[in-house]
Amino acid sequence: MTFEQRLNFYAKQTEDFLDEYLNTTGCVGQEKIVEAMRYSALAGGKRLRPALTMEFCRISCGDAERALPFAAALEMIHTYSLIHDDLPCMDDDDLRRGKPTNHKVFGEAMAVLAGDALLTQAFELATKNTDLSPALVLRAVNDLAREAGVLGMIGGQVLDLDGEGKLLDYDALVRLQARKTGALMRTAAHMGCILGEASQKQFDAADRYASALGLAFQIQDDILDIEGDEQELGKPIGSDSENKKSTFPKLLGLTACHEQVRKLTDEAVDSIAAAFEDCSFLESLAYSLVNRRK
Ligand code: GRG
Repeated sequence: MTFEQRLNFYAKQTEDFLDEYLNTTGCVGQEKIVEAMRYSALAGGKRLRPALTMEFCRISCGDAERALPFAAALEMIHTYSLIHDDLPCMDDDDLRRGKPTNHKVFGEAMAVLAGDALLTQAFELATKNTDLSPALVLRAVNDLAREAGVLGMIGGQVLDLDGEGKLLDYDALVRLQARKTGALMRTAAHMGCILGEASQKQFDAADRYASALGLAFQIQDDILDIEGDEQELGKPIGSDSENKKSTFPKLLGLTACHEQVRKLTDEAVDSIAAAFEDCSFLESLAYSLVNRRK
């Protein structure tokens, strides 16, 4: 399989899985919230995190599919974070993944509930699998919960809100983004390794890869908020400066940001080279994000 074929394969598997899981069967009378959950979860998106989970699992044990329910669960948590982040009480955005945001279509209360339901049901989905050893499931779910919570993504969002209107220094911004964006990338890699029964050395290498990739991804996101195209991105640009956020371009300038993205990508790729036999997909994935336009 080429890189593109594998990336599309993981995305399709995740989408088909979510499409089947998020259905209204057995939810009589609850069609509206399921529709709201499906609206955002099946709205496209790069499906980057599921690809990381499935690929780390594949290169650890040869079987990517074993990680599919966890990859889908992680995508549900990612989707909930986007729905809530777009709410008027957070970033107040109208466009996401090229479509009106969840609250614009279903109303604020339903958008809050759709996000809550995606978060909660992600854990139902991840623990539903009875084919895997309970010890592996427990470790993977524990990692997912930690990285999504106060020590991870939520903690990053809190730092982000606290930082509005202030100019954070580089180290503080790195710490913030390591949680806000990095945490879900890290659990994507961690879960793949846990489920694939990777060695501790491989797990640590995957952690370094995901941390560097997450930071490079966020810097590129900040760049795109200035240089990007709204149509291509599927979301508004300029929202960082509108929301008075500290960003990497504000601190470093655009040229240094482009350079930093390349440096971090090299770091990500180097960190897994000696730990896994087949790193070609993860290398291509990292380099494909350097010049991403969406
Ligand atoms: C739960 C209230 C609450 C907030 C969560 C982390 C977060 C706070 C929200 C996510 C919003 C955001 C802009 C995070 C930064 C990470 C990022 C660039 C997300 C977009 O990820 P992509 O580009 O999105 O992978 P797609 O649409 O491709 O899946």
